[in-house]
Amino acid sequence: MLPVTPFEITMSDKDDDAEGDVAVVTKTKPKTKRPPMYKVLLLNDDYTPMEFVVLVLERFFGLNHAQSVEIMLTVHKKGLAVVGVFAFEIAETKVAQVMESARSNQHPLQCTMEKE
Ligand code: TYC
Repeated sequence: MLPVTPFEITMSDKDDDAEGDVAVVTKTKPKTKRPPMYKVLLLNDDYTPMEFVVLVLERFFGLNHAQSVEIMLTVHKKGLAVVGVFAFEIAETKVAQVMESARSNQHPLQCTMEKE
């Protein structure tokens, strides 16, 4: 039978002051988290003209006329709809653009954002 020298004991014995030393293995995980995304929501009301909502969707969300009519009608029937999903600052800008356009045209149209 061959003599066996356990690895741990060999390592400890090489230390000057090895009594009680503990090897700690650290593993760093590469952080590749994607930024959170935000839904931009359009809310229904009883007063904003349908055509104004369609124009807003075309102008600020780059939707074509058919897509804009469809989303406007969804909001009208269901109370709200997601217009798009964007990074925080883009969503913030779109909400501000819609709100300012509604305000300057004296419509009560509301637009908000929420974390996805
Ligand atoms: N409900 C409005 C009307 O009947 C139309 C409307 C649609 C208003 C969508 C807001 O986000 C809205 N004139």
